[in-house]
Amino acid sequence: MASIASLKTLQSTVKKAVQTTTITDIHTHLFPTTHGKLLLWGVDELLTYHYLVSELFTVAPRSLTHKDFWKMSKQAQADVVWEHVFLKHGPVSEASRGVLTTLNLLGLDVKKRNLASIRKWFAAQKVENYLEKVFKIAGLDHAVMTNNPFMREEVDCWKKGLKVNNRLKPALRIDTLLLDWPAAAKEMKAQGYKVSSTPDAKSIASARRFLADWIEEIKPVYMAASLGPDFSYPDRSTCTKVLDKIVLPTARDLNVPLAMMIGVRKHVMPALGDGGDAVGVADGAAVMHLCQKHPDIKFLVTMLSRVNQHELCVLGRKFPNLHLFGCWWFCNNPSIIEELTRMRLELLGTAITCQHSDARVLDQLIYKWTHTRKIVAEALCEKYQLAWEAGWRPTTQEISRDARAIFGGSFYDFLAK
Ligand code: HDL
Ligand code: ZN
Repeated sequence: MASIASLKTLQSTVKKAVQTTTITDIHTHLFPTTHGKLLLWGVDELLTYHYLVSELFTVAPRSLTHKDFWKMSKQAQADVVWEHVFLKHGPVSEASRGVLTTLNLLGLDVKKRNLASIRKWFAAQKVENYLEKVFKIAGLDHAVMTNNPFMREEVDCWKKGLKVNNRLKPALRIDTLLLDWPAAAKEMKAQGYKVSSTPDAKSIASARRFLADWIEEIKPVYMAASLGPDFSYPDRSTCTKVLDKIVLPTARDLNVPLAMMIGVRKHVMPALGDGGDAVGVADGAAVMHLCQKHPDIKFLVTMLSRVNQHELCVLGRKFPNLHLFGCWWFCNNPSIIEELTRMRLELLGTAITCQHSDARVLDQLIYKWTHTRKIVAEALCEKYQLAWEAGWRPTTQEISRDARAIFGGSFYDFLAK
């Protein structure tokens, strides 16, 4: 195994390893190319990403109302974002810079600022080939989707047995089951399960069958839910009852981990649509209690508030059934990715999944991972430099191993535990 002769070589080896390691993206909102309009891609979808719509309304004139904006065509919406967020104000936010990074790495001439010619290029792409192109540029092997058995449009696609691109892995999204029993009951009934408006014994049995049938059908990598800052466990809520009686027994019996994304304050500004959510400081004790009470169930956790991150890292040190992932959503910015990655490396070594993209638009994989690789390379390089200064001499292979570990390797090790 090639040993490393100098600090300079060490630094370049670490940076190269991070730049070139294969990434597994463990949480996205991508869909199979056979699922039609559910899969978002192309420059107009990039420009109307809900992050950028929120940013539009921080700079647009008051004469532009949310109502008028949503009545516009997708292209007209994209034009308005382009005008206000990119032309009338510098594209210095992470989401706006991300569009530039993506277009640039696709080989499009960003400095010409010619939206018409960019649109023409996208119009010539065939989505199946384009998906492969994006995965190759981003350096991903697979991306995990968000598949919602309570969303009629998506259910119809799965019931048709449509082909799923082998780059994409399913995940079963169960927010509705945990947080809105009446709505969940309605959809489960529509799918033929005998469920009443409260989770009584019969409904619990039906709901467990519902989950088991969906797990059988789509073979999800994990079950997932995003939860509010007020999420607590255990308590006297329906959420705790659904966890204890339906979700956790299913996770245990079928060996399917539960991923929880905690801290989203939903619909604080409904006029922004998907962009209308905010963040709140959550209670890490809920994660602690779940891990304590259910040592035989695997929990994947990310939290939305920067405030919660240190406590979560410490919990990650305590429980072998807890795996931390990603710099989620409002944490997916260079300044926080840097801080969070350093903290995690210092407290958890490589037993983390340092990032997920949360991409809603296929093309975003390119910028979200290009930006992250650069920041994580610096953090990992610093940690290896400190080990070197203490006399340690890693091999090239060991550095590649550790780079892969934090970009998906540790995730698979955790699943295999
Ligand atoms: O609940 C989630 O999975 C979140 O990631 C939301 O989809 C959020 O709107 C988002 O896209 N964050 O990046
Ligand atoms: Zn998400």
